[in-house]
Amino acid sequence: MRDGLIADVGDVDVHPTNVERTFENITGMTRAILERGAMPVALGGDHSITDSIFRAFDDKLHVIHFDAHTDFATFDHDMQHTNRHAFRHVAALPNTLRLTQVGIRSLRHAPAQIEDVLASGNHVIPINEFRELGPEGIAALLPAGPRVYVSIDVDVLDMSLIPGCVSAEPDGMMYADLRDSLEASHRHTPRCCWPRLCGSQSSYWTHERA
Ligand SMILES: [Mn+2]
Repeated sequence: MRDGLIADVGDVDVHPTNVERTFENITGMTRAILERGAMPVALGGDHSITDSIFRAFDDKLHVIHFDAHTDFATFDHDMQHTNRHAFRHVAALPNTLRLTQVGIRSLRHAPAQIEDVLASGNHVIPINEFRELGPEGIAALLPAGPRVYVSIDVDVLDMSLIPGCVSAEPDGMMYADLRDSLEASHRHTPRCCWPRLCGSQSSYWTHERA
C-alpha cells in the first residue's frame, strides 16, 4: 500500500480430505509473499488457519486478537486444529512474545478458560474493560518495539452487526470501536498492521511503515 500497489494472489489450494497439506499450503503461500517483501493480507477461512499463517513469520511478534472468544481451547478428544485452537498454537510458537485478547465476552466461556490464557502469561481484555480503556488504551498496551500481528474475528462486533456469523454474541463492539482501536494501534506503534479476513472471522497483522 505504501507504493500504491495491491496484488490479489488468489486462493490457497485447499485439499478437503487432507487438512495438514492445506495448512502447509497456507504457510507456504504466506512465506512466499513475505519473501517478496510484501505485506500479506489473508481473507477467508476461520481461526483454524491462523497458526498456519503465523508459522510463516520469523520475526518476534506481539499478537493482538479481537474476538468474543479466546480460541485457546485445550486439545481434547484428539482435536487440535479447530477454529477454537489457533491461539494455543500461536502462543506456543517461539517467535510469539505475548497475546493480548480484546473484546472477550462469550456466554459460553467458563472462567477456567480465561484463567488458562492468563496463566500462560497472556493478557485478556474483556469487553467491559475495553469500554474503560477505549481505543487509545488498547493501543497503549502494544509494545513499541516488535511487530504486532493483529487478528480479528468479526464476532468481536455486536451480533446485531454480523447477522451471518454463526458464532455471534451479544454486547460486542460497535464498528467504530474496532475501527478506532485499529487506527490508534497503527498510530501507536511504528510497526503496524493490516488485516486478514476469514469468512466469519479475520486477522490483521503488522507492517513496517518506515
Ligand atoms: Mn469468535
